[in-house]
Amino acid sequence: MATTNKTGAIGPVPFMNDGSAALGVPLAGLTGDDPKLWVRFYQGTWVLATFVPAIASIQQSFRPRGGDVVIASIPKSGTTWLKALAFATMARGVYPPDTAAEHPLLRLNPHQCVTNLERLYSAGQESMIEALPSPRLLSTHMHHSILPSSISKNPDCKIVYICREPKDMVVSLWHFCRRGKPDVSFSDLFEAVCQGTSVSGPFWDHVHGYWNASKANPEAVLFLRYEDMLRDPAGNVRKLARFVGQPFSPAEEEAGVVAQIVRLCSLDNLKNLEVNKPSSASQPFANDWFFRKGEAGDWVNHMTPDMARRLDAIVEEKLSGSGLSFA
Ligand code: PAP
Repeated sequence: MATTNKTGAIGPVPFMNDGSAALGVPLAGLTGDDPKLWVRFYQGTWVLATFVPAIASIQQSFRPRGGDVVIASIPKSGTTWLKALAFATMARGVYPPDTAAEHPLLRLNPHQCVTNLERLYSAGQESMIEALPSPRLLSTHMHHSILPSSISKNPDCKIVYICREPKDMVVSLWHFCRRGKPDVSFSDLFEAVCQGTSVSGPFWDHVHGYWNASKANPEAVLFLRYEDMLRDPAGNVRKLARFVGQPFSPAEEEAGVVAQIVRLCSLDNLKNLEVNKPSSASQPFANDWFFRKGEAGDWVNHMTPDMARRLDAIVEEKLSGSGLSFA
């Protein structure tokens, strides 16, 4: 197995990717023998080892266009939902949310409507992004600290970030991982999250980075919370629409467009579509894996009180003084 140095960095790695252990390290009990799912420490963040060249390439060569919107999140924080809502909101001129049968979200998974930059670059398909007409809607799981400055310092490229209560995020991640590896241990995954070494970790730095960016520049970074969206989906869709420069007109309000978008993107609606049913396998994850309960507070069914206290304490310590809390 690859060794880590004092800073936790791994490397150098062989130029040829022969699938050997030197490419990264497995997440304890989580990703097993498959090097495709191993993680590497890259510029202070833990990322999928196979994404490192893609991230380096994004940093060097991604050129945003004015009007681009990038959805950013740590996995299992509400990415799928936000992708659906943002797509339905921004594309409503072309695809009105009431023309039910024709809407792309009824035949495609939200991840097929809004691509992930790291995944696309790692597949060598970055030219597909260039081919997209503006305004483009893209996504990333990268930390704010490793975004290219062409995104992070560009007021014409907006970022919509979503975060989720960390205990629920861990539980959701565990359920997701179990779909691929049924024997994955909850305590191993929990430990990795607490150590900051799970995918896109440390999670506190991820959330903190976007929180600070949003406070410094609220016109460029919108900070959303999954729990707020559950409480008030319509209010958050309006906020999102204003942020991307497409507020709902009085006529749209009158026609109930906001409610149509909320309904179209609801968990019940998306989960029961043919495209998102368990049989519709797609790589590397099947579409149905992205839909489960969609509730706040499910952690109580999986975590011991000691685990909950430990994670709460980590969050409190790491975010102390930031003005952000999950209490
Ligand atoms: P990703 O980062 O890999 O895309 P992401 O979408 O962030 O995953 O997380 C999946 C969670 O969002 C699941 O939560 P759960 O495990 O606690 O149930 C999933 O159910 C929830 N989710 C997916 N789509 C929706 C939706 N339309 N409305 C509400 N929650 C949703």
